[in-house]
Amino acid sequence: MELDRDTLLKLYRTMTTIRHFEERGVPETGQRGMSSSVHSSVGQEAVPTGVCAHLSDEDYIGSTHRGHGHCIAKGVDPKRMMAELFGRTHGPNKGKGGSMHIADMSKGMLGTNGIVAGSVPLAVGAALTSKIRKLGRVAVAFFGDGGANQGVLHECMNLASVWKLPVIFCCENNGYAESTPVEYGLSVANVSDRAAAYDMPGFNVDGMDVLAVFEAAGEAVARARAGNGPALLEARTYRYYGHTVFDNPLTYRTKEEEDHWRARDPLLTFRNHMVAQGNEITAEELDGMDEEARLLMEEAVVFADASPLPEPHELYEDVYGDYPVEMMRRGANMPV
Ligand SMILES: Cc1ncc(C[n+]2csc(CCOP(=O)(O)OP(=O)(O)O)c2C)c(N)n1
Ligand SMILES: [Mg+2]
Repeated sequence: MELDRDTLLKLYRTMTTIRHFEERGVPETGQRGMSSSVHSSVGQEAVPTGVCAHLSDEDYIGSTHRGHGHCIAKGVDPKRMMAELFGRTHGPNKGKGGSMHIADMSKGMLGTNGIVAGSVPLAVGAALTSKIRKLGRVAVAFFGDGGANQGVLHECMNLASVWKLPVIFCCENNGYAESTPVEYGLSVANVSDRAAAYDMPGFNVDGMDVLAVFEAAGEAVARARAGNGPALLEARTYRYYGHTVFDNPLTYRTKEEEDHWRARDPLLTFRNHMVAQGNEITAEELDGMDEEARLLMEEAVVFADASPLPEPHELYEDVYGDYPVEMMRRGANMPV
């Protein structure tokens, strides 16, 4: 697939921004006494990057507990995200959400989510809205290989297929659900094999290769946008660190396995490919992007630390939106 220079550079910029956010921000939360779990997506950057490159601010995504990369790829401001991780008021959710509740409706980001596969029905609901109101918007539901076995996902895939909704079910298969290997808990060889049960196309791609993800996601998004219904996209990837910062992955996987995947690092692979291909993209140019991302995260930490903590009385604000309350008063009369 031939991609123009701007698109290629944008893909790399997104991946390096995610990498630097995770490497700088995740350990910082421990330094600041944040008690909630924080999950790093280092190693998985190619998946949100390749998928979200096809989406605009009007399109929607639903994310997971490992969702910083989804937010960045969807355009959420990393500085404000850092503030959210630190529980500060300049975060998108005023510091009351933290890592697992980052939502930014101005970017179509429906939220990171502490409930495994919890944001799948949100994305499907958004796709239903788009179809009913003829908005032409697409929704992507991200979930893990553990999430692939949640009942709600299967209900959602069934209805999305029946209603031909513009939604992509994107499984980030990183080989483990906490310490459980995917081979132990999955009834089929690939998550994407399950697409057949719901009469939708299943794509299975190398999730360490951003170009492969970009190509498959492009096809899935295009057919959803054209009104041809949902698709299931599985990207095989790997998380370099433990499930959370408290987890030692070497209690359930080997160093050799980790080294195998790290040798296929998505940023490194893309960089080598680009420079070798002679796309007029130089190693120095990519180094410059890495440095910009590094500096941005330094700024983000300063910005977040300067942001105040929420006041106790703010606890009861932003609990309910006006819209659902009004809907409930009117008896929730939504046309289908
Ligand atoms: C409904 C529900 N069940 C269990 C948990 C506990 N839990 C948190 S993350 C996780 C594993 C998820 O694995 P996967 O979907 O593969 O995502 P990954 O962590 O690998 O990104 C589990 C079981 C939860 N948060 N929600
Ligand atoms: Mg997993």
